[in-house]
Amino acid sequence: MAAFGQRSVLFLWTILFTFHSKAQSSLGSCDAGWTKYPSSKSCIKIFGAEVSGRKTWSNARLTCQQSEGDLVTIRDAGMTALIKKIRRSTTIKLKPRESGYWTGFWIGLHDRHFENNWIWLDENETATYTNWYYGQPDDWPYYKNGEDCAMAYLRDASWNDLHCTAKLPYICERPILSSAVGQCPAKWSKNPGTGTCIQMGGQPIRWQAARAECIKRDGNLVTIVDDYMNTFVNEIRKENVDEISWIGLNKMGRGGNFSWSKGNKQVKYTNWAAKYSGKNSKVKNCVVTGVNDVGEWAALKCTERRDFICERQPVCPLVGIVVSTQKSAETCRRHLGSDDEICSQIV
Ligand SMILES: [Ca+2]
Ligand SMILES: [Ca+2]
Repeated sequence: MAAFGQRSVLFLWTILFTFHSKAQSSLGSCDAGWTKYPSSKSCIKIFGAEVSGRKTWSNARLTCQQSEGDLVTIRDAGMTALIKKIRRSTTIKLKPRESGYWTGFWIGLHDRHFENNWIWLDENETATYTNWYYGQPDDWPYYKNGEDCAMAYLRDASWNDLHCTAKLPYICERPILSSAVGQCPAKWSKNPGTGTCIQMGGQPIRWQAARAECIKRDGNLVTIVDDYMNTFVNEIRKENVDEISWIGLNKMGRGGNFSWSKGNKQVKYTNWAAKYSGKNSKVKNCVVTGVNDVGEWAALKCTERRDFICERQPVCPLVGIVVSTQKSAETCRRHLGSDDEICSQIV
């Protein structure tokens, strides 16, 4: 394979490094309702905006963990600024006669092990940045056990210690690369960026037959959205056949422009081979990836018989996890027969 693969080692390294850097910047996104904080490679979300949704510090933690995260860790002023920003766009319901001034969100900071030794949930991490309100923490002895859990005030996100059994709104944080949209079936590989599942076709066939085969497998020919995904798909290809393979890009529709097989998605990303891509040919209407080791693309006649790469939505999200598309919600129902708790939210 590797028809154009005779490149110098130095050049290959340059390519790989470029891919790596681009991958870092485009890595993943947050599900709807979650806000990205790139510095910590995480997404955060306010919970308990309704009074009925408020929880004790420990129960708030449990809920965050069900979203594959934990209570938020605030490492710098940037996170404080982000919390203030999302707080401004969120309506927090107050209890009758409750002062919004003294209410706040649980955060992942506590001194439950040793009095006045404040640590984040990752106990190996020393808390260097602090944002205590004037006079706090005071371990106010009004409550029998003092105050061992930290909250950030609604009004300015500064911190106060409070007794851990108070019921408050809270802020969860989870990694950008969470598997929030569910698991891939056996023999499919999950692309972390899009959360979709990728699989080789396993036989050389014409482009249209390949598309039909992917649809039979509850998917379509793959839509490649960025360098990160291209690299991921290319690795799967190389591990399997290491031959050029059909992807969803084609110009068989009206207008003669390239579009993706799955719907009429605009073509925002391409990775044409620098030479001999065939993309301007009038008879080469279907696209393969893998003309070289780094997974560049070329257009071929659609009647050529090539292996192919399918993409589908994950089978089913974990209980209580947000489903990001109508399609994955449908897939979920088909597999589990119910959307009650499993497909808790369709965005
Ligand atoms: Ca304390
Ligand atoms: Ca206090």
